[in-house]
Amino acid sequence: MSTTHDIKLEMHGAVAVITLTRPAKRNALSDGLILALRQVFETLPRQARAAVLTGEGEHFCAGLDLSELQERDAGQGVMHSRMWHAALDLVQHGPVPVVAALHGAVVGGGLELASACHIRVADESTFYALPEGSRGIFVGGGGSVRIPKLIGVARMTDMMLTGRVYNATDGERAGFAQYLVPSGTAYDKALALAERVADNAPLTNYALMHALPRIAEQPADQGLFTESLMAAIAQSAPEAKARVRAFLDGKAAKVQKG
Ligand code: 1HE
Repeated sequence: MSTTHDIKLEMHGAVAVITLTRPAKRNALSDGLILALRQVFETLPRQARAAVLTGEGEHFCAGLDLSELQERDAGQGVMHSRMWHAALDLVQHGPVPVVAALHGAVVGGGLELASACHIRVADESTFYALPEGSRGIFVGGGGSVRIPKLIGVARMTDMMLTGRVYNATDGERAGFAQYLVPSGTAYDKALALAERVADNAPLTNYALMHALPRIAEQPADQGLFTESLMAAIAQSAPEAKARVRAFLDGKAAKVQKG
């Protein structure tokens, strides 16, 4: 286990559990915490094959630490936003898939952080908002790129213009989370999913994190070509051959009806 600036890393087998540990400030993201988050993802133990990101206390994350929002000139503002981008890019395009366990407030920069993860599990206490609109600022942690991919430009525009808050049920329907679970169970579900993810062939996980989002942004013709390259690389790995062989020999699980 390691603990740095308001963040804790524990290994549960092959799953790295990363916890924001600033509950008194609702896990608000200070500059120090953003830098610590970046460092955690840069230095994940080699045995990590998947990660869970969670927050201590009643809320996942209250977003940017507003007490640090001093007067910055335009250049400093760009640098600050780019610091967030670097950290959250490492969450999205880092070494392992990340499952976010959400509860309570997932707001502002907290929603930007959640949207950089690969799977979001929300419990029934979760709510989503972008209070930037009413604070007179704009998203700066990648939210304008990642959040519309989850819920669409129109919903994000409405949230920022009107201060609309989505509850857990409506939020899951809108696309914020892939899983909605009873209150208090998001962490357990996220850990179970991360253990399942950790069992995949590493190259498959790599393709899903690094190839799929890029293919989805490419024109169809280029996307299809990139897909062919990725498919050929993945299936040529010895682990892929062994897994297919195991199925053909009746030694691997069948797909079960959902
Ligand atoms: C904070 C922050 C924060 C709480 N920065 N200190 N984010 C926001 O605009 C959301 C602001 N926070 C809230 O609306 C509420 O705090 C919550 C709904 C998240 C939680 O409410 P509650 O009643 O559980 O807690 P609280 O009493 O409001 O807050 C507890 C303490 O945390 C209190 O400090 P204390 O010293 O008086 O005990 C709060 O001041 C403190 N706290 N949230 C600083 N965000 C890359 S750009 C991203 C831009 C944004 O993220 S803008 C959106 C910022």
